[in-house]
Amino acid sequence: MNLSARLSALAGASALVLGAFAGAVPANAAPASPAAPAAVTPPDISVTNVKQHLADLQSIANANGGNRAHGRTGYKASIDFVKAKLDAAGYTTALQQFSYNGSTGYNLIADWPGGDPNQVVMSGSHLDSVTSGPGINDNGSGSAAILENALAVSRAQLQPTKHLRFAWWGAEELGLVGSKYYVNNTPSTERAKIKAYLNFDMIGSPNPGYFVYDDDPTIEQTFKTYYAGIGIPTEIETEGDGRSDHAPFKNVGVPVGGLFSGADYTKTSAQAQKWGGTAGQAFDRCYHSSCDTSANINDTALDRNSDAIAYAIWNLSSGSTTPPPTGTVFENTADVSIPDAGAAVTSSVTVSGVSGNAPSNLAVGVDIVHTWIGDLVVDLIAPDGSVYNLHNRTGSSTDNINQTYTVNASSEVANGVWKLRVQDKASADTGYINSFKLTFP
Ligand code: DTR
Ligand code: ZN
Ligand code: ZN
Repeated sequence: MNLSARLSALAGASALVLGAFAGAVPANAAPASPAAPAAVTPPDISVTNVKQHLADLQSIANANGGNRAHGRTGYKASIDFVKAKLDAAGYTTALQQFSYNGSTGYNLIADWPGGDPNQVVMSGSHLDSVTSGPGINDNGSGSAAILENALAVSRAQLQPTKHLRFAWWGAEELGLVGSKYYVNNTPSTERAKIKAYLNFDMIGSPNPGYFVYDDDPTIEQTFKTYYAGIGIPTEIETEGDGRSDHAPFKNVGVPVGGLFSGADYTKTSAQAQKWGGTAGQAFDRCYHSSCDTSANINDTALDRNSDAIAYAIWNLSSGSTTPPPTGTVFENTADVSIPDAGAAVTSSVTVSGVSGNAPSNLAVGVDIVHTWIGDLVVDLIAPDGSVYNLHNRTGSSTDNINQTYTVNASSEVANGVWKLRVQDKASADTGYINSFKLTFP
């Protein structure tokens, strides 16, 4: 059951704060007409402001033994720093204390007054670092990005349909301690009102990838739609569930999602080809190290992810859906079975209302459920029959292709029938086309 089906499943007001989630980017929208006027347009989040917050967190670490870890003075100074900004911006804030390893830990919960008390859209990041360094990417980046988003909500005096809540977690590095404490100490009637929990842990990695959590489909689609709208391909975050603060929420049935720019895993050559950066090098070589400082940030990734957060918060908390930041989407979500070692099959979309030629950064969303993708050849076929190869039997035993490719289709007339052609070239593994989407920026 996707998130949309969960809407209005619950009712009831709450003491601490409020809300249920309703309204979202439909995960299986039929081919859209040219983008309708945006119902709610998120602001551009200033990466300069986000970096200033990171500089402040760096200064805090410098003044407190070089880290911002649980139980150390640097962590409490960090939480006080964030709380002061939110209090000044009109948030209702609460410090939630817990004990771990003989030290007092703190979660900061900040609620933006207003919105439906039974529909909460919640964003969270852990604020603690490891003891070995200042933790600017891990996880000053997520903490600073949601802080600036919260301040942008205040500056805009946003009055969303749903209720907005933000959280900064303690002791994540010791095992998701703070977020677990929050979930375990929030009554189930309150938890049920949280209709979306968005997690941001490492979103400015110096050799960045653009990963989207593949937990709740509506939240996943929201982030993928944003990135498709700016022509940046994304991948599903596959480093494993349970590795950050969304896990306690997911474990009690809260719809979760989030963004990730990578940690100690190595960027492949295919990833470097689509995202830039350095193949064969970790997404963040300073992961959990003393060199995770203000210099350990890719500004472009931090900027894009901060804006993607705004798109999700504004869109998921509004009563209506906002089209992609730019662009027109055409999608076919009909499943098409792929014959094992058989003939090619296709999924088609009919593009209309787009004048002239297709763009040089046509976003091609491919969602194929199939074991061993090394069997597959995947092509985009333009209306005139031109073939653009997207995947040619790479990936060996990896399962599923769920990716947005950027294709230079500027020599093609935009309007007409575009096809996604898939052929399984080897036996024993099977699957189907789940969806095919074109986004014209
Ligand atoms: N556990 C996080 C870093 C991390 C590793 N894999 C993922 C996947 C998704 C989000 C975060 C992470 C930490 O060290 O804080
Ligand atoms: Zn960490
Ligand atoms: Zn982290």
